[in-house]
Amino acid sequence: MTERNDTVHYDGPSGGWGSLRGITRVFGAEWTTPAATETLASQNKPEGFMCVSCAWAKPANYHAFEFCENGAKATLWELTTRRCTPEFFAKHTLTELRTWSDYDLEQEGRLTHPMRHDKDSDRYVPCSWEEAFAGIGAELKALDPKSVIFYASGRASLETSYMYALFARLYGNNNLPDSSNMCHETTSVALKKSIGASVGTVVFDDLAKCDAMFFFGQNTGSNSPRFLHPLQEAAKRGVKIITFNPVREKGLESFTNPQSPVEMLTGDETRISTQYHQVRPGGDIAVLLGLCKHVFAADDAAKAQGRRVLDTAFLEQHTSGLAEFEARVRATAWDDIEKESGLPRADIEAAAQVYVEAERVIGVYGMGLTQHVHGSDNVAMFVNLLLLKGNIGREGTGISPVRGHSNVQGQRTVGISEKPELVPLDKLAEQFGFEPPRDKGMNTVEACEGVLDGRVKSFIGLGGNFIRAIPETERLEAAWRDLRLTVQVATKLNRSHLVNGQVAYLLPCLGRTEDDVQATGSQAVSMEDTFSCIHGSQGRRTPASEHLLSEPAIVAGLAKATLPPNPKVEWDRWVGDYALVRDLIAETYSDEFHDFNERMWTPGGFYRGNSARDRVWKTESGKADFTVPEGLNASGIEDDEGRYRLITMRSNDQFNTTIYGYSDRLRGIEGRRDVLLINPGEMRRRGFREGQTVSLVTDAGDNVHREVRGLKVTPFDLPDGCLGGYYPEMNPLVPLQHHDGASKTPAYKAVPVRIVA
Ligand SMILES: Nc1nc2c(c(=O)[nH]1)N[C@H]1C(S)=C(S)[C@@H](COP(=O)(O)OP(=O)(O)OC[C@H]3O[C@@H](n4cnc5c(=O)[nH]c(N)nc54)[C@H](O)[C@@H]3O)O[C@H]1N2
Ligand SMILES: Nc1nc2c(c(=O)[nH]1)N[C@H]1C(S)=C(S)[C@@H](COP(=O)(O)OP(=O)(O)OC[C@H]3O[C@@H](n4cnc5c(=O)[nH]c(N)nc54)[C@H](O)[C@@H]3O)O[C@H]1N2
Ligand SMILES: [Mo]
Repeated sequence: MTERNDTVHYDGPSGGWGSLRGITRVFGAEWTTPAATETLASQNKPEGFMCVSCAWAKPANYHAFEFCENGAKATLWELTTRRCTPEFFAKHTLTELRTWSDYDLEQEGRLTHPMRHDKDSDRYVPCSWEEAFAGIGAELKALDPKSVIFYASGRASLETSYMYALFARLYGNNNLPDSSNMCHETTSVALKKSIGASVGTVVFDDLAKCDAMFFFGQNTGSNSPRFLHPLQEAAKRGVKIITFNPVREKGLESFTNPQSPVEMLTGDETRISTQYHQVRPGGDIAVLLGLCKHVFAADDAAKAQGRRVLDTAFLEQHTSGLAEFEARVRATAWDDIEKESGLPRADIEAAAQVYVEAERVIGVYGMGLTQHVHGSDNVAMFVNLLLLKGNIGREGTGISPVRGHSNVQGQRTVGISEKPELVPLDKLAEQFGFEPPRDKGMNTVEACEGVLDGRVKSFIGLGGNFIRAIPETERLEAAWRDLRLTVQVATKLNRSHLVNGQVAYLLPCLGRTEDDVQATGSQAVSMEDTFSCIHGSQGRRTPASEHLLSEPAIVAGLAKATLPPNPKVEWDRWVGDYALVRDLIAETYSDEFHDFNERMWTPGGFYRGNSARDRVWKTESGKADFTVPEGLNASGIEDDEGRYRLITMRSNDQFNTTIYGYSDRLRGIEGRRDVLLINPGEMRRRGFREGQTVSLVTDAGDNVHREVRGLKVTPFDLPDGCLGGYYPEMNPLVPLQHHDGASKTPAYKAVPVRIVA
């Protein structure tokens, strides 16, 4: 293993004073003003607003400050006093703005006016909302509905999302890709297939009841820091936490609670992971199979003494496919497992022994499992492991994909899906008196393919920064200009607003922290967290500009300008009172959302249930299915001299493509993002010096040249044969066809590259 002193790293704990300094560094003293602290104090609490950052749970027994370093950054980012006005756009052409960094673009602050792209002057010019809606409506009416994409980025509320999906279907398509197509789509597909539920089975209370947690490829300290509190409590309770991650992420090593005065003053750190294994990227199928192999071996040994390790009653009653899976595991050699995982057998066995001894185990994972060519097999293998000892559908156990955007899971729940079979179309037909389209729509990768081959003519973005988040940046940016119409609904300026179709509009919306006043008064909205709990959210801040509309109002405005009138579709009434939209959701999804308006303020949210948690398996076999993986290598990349697996990473100072700053504090990388992380041994073998500038080129064997230049070689503790670089800067290197087979989630966590000096 690499000597830490040879590498760039961070010595402090996650949390601690560093997290408070982190907020201050980005926002200066602005964050401690009474207005800001008042808003932060109501974050993630009943009657307050739900954080705009990640989808982590909002517990009923909340802390005084139920927010974290990065949640505070996300809130303050929306509350900024800076404004990106028509005067700004008058000064800068889009050609010029395309040379700006992601950071500088969003630094201009909140968008204030609806804008239309004027091609002649190459600028955005202000336009009225009426003009924007009429112009977009006229374009959409002239287009073939199948050629239009309705993207959503995972933030918009359940109310907005329901209206948006209805708009797309009334218009005539299921082209509703979501950011989850780049994220946990792998989960939706693999969990649905294996356990019949497309989301995680764990709830908040389970965290306090488990004896062990297995963590695969999820970076808690940066991406869901409020999870550090229950993790710290678990660690103190003696729960064994076993982590598999190529990077030694600080939040999974140790934590000082910034909200505990005692810990802050004494510098008391809690160690989080009891074992930390630096698996090679794409090595998880091999690890998980190795864990299962040891479980079978331990069961063999126990049998000899008249005991069992496997939960045989559960396996018999609830699962199918065990025999075939077991045969594959027994037939796989430890040599192959060691080679593919990059880990010694003894390490995998030590981890597996914890699994064998624990009565209640929770499996947690993130993008390290989902964003691979065989990501679905990664997830299915995790399920296999948990099934062996009945660790699904029992208190204190379960599988827990940690979801990304604050309402990404909820958007899928209320109909934002390109898969018609996941949406109650008959119910919608009855409610709104129309014939919904029944053909499959395009997901993110398919939408990109459609842009490249000309099938797609228009893109509507409900939030997000699509062009920056997707793979294959250069070819797609070029093809984007051939689109007829692009429309972006957003709070802040980003690159997706600068790469436009022939007709383009930029529509600014209210943020979730802001007071949303409609005909019947201030409106609340709702979201679903990672544990399938639904929460109300009430914004109270004065809107950033008097010209902003709410997202529901924008969706309604677009729909009214595009669609023929329908007496059952009352856009204006719905916008006047969002409770009516919640009634519609309750009608469409009556099992999960009955009494929605009454229940939305339940402390901790109301749980919409999960069949797999109740051991009801809505799968083809009616049981929980074991999956035999295709192979051991999840990356789909063959090893070759000079070919590396590039991990694209998030820093601690960004939310996806929103870059708050240049400090990746928890990894000790400061002041820059144009780094190439590589371990010192690889550096020496290749003859690279620290700080040397190199390029990366993609090695996908498809004769397309993809290159990112100007990267500074930085020694970092990573396994051999892999490299690290930041998302989204590395996205030009990701081939569009490099994605999970079953779900088409881009394989951002192992991109085949070569280094060019
Ligand atoms: N502050 C902040 N919070 C966020 C976000 C953000 O950008 N910033 N993004 C939000 C969104 S949309 C999402 S989806 C989540 C993302 O949150 P995560 O799921 O944590 O995603 P990443 O940070 O991309 O990568 C997760 C981890 O996977 C590891 N990894 C990479 N390759 C492999 C592998 O092959 N095997 C294993 N076992 N591990 C691997 C990486 O080292 C990293 O620690 O966070 C959400 N929350
Ligand atoms: N290489 C690589 N690529 C990746 C990933 C990776 O790990 N590696 N991760 C993938 C993942 S997990 C995801 S989820 C995607 C993220 O892809 P997206 O969700 O498309 O991107 P974001 O960066 O979250 O979008 C940021 C923008 O959202 C807008 N915004 C913020 N708040 C609001 C709001 O309340 N309403 C509206 N309408 N707009 C708002 C702002 O204008 C801001 O600029 O990226 C994917 N791309
Ligand atoms: Mo995500």
